[in-house]
Amino acid sequence: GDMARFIAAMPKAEYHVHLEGTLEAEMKFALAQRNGVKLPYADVAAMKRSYVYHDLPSFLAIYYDGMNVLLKQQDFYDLAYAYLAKAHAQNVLYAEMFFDPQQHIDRGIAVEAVIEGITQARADAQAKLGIESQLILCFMRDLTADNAMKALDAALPYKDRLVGVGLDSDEKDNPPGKFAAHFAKARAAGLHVTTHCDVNQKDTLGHIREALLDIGVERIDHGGNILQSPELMAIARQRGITFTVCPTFSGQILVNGKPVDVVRGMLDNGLKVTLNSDDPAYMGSEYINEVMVKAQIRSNLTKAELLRIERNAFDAAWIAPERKAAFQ
Ligand code: ES4
Ligand code: ZN
Repeated sequence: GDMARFIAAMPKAEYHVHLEGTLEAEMKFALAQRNGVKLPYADVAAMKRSYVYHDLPSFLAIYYDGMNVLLKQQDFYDLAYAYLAKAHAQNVLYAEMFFDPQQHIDRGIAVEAVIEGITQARADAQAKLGIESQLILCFMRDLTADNAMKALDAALPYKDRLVGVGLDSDEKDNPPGKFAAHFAKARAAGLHVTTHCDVNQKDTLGHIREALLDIGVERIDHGGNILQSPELMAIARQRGITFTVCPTFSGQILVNGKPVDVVRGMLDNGLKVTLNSDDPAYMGSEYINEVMVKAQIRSNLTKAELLRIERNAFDAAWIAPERKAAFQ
């Protein structure tokens, strides 16, 4: 309809997309064949039928299992280029993309191969398609602090290819403060800082508080439970924190057992909300346009609100102000 056309035509920016979460079943099959990896599924349809999860840990198990076909630098190139081509086709002008180096290092892959493959894809996508992008290294919060520090130290020689660090994976009993030293080291190396605060987790508000007050993050990925705390919302407004909401996964919080719409709540409370696709290959292959069309309906967004959301997004870009002007 009219809204879908409006959304498709809008210039967009995306900040919450895990590259490994863009690994479509078709590419997973092709890479498995190329790399001689055996998959326990007869075909793409059977693989997609296995993508059934009911919470963050059961989602993550499927997501990490899928990465086993990613072995060579070329695989990471193909993965990143495919995402950037799709994003470009949906009028995304700029993307900052997460990746999980620890999961690859722990499988015996050199972090250099991961970063170089993605970096070359970024350069080619910019040259051939005109889409600009940057890369955010995520610490896996459910692994040890030592494991994350080893990954950071291995990646820091390539810090020119990174724009920031983030924090993802299983949130339970893994507060941002567990990685305070990592964030400090990354910041000292000139990198920006964000963290996931997934919705409806154990101690979600405590994690948001720690991210804001102890770590000093610039963004919060998801973060919808902040709507339960006027005090934390005031801090987020005062600091201009951007929230990268993924409506498919984190579009609703539960308050006293009742669902509350996160996008509507953030807009109405003056928080800088953006809309993002998260792990599209595992979330019905819905990329930014499909995500925004559904969010428009569910959160009853006006065209002015959609434009405000994309203004928030371009404002949040971790690029030099003079280059940012090209998007405005
Ligand atoms: C993730 Cl949605 C989400 N939350 C935490 N960790 C993740 N890794 C990939 N997607
Ligand atoms: Zn995420």
